[in-house]
Amino acid sequence: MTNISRDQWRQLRQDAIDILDANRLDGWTRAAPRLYPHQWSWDSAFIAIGLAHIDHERAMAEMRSLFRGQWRNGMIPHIVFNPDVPAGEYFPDADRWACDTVAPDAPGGVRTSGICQPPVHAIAVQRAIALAPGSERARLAREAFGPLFEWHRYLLSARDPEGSGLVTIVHPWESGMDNSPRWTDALAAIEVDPARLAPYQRADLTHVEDPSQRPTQADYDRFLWIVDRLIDARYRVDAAAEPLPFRMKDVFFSAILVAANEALLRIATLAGASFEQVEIVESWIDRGRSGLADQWHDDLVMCCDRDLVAGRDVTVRTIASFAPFVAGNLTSTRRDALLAKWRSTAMLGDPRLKWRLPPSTSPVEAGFSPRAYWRGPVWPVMNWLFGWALRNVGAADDAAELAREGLAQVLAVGFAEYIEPFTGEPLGSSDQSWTAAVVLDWLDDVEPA
Ligand code: 2M8
Repeated sequence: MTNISRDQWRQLRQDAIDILDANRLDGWTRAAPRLYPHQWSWDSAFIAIGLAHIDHERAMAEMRSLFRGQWRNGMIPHIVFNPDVPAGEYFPDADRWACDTVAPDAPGGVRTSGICQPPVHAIAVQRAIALAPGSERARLAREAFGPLFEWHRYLLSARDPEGSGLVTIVHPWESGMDNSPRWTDALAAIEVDPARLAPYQRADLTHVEDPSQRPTQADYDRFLWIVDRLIDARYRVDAAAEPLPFRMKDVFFSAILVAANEALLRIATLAGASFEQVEIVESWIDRGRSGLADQWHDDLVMCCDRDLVAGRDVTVRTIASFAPFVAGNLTSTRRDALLAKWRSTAMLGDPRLKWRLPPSTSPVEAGFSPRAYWRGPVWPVMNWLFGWALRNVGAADDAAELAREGLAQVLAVGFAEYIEPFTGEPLGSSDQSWTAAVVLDWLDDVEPA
C-alpha cells in the first residue's frame, strides 16, 4: 500500500516520462543531462525497464543502440560515446580510452570505453518482452538472444578463466559502485608513478556543487593509472603481459549475472535457442550460485568480494554484501539470516534514516560517509533492484516497503542521482534517467489511494 494520491501518481508518472524524453537522443537515453551525457551500459538497461512501461519498442531500441557498441569478444562496454558531446564535457573521453586505436576487439563505427558494467541487460530485455504484445515476443527474443549470449559468455570466460562462477572486474568503475569503500584497500595498494601519468582535467567537479561528494584526486589518479595499464594490455584482460593492478572478484556483479542468466534462459526458450545453448546458460547459473556460496561468511552474515591481487576477502559492509538476494535461490537459513541483517541497525534499522531505504554503505562501517559517492547515500536505482530481488526471494513485505519508501522519497526530493540517508538532501545529478525509469516500474505496481 502507498499513500500516493491519484494526482500525485499521475504527476510522478508524467515527470518521469518528461525526464526520459528530455534525456532522449537518437534511439538512446543519456544517463543524465549534464554530468553523464553519453550512453552508460547498466543505466541503459534500467532505463529500458522503465521505458518498457511506456513503449516496449523504445525499450528494445535502447538496448539495440547499446549493442552497437558490443566488442568482437562479446563485451558490452560501460560507455558508448555520444560523438556530439563537446570536448571537455566528460572525462575520460573516447580519445583518452583510445580503444579504437589500441584494442583489436573494439567495434567499428562507434567509440566506446574499454571496460564493462554489471549485466542487467537480459533482465531489461525480458521485461520489455513481457510487456510486448504476444505476437511480437518471439521476434524480440530472437533479436536479443545472440548479443546477450555472447556478452554473458565473455564474462564467464575472459572474466572467469578460473571457472569460479565469479566475475573479475579490473577497474572500480566496472562495479558501478565506483567510489565504494569496498575498493579502498585495493586502491591504496596501487602505486601511481606521477611521471608516467599524463596530465588531465576532470570534468565531474564542474557539475557538482560539493567536490567532497566525488572521488578524491588521489583515487582519480589511480582510476586513470588503471586505464593506462589496460591500454598497455590493449584491453585484453585475459592475456595481459603484466598483471593488472586491480583484480577483484565482485560478488554484486556476479549475482546480477546469475539473475541475468535466469532471464536469458527464458529469452532462450522464446527465441528457440538450441538445446546446447540452454544447457550452457543453465551451467552458468549453477556456477555463479556456487561461486557466491564460496564467498559467504557465516560469522559476518555477508557475501564478500575477493581481492585477487592481495589474496584476501573484502569484509567491508555495503549494500553489495546482500548480493545473494539478487542471485536468488537461497537456502531458507541463509535467506532468513540475511533478511535479519537487512532489517538490523547495520542497514534499514538505523533509527537515523529519513526513509527506510538502504544506504549504499552500512552506517556502522568505518568508511561510511553520508554525502560521498557510493559511500553512504541512498540510490533510488538500488532501492528498485533490491526490491525486485527481495520479491524474487519471497520477501514480499520487504520488497513492498522499498517501493513505498522509494516512491515517497522521489516525491519529496525529485529524481536525484543519490540522496543523503539521514537528512534526505538530494545529491549528485538531478533528472537522472535511471531514477525516472525505476519510478515508472514502481508506479505500475501501485494503486493510488
Ligand atoms: C557513475 O560512474 C561514472 C563512471 O562510469 C562516473 O562517475 O563518471 C556510477 O554511478 C555508475 O554506476 C553509473 O553508471 C554512471 C552513470 O550514471 O555514473
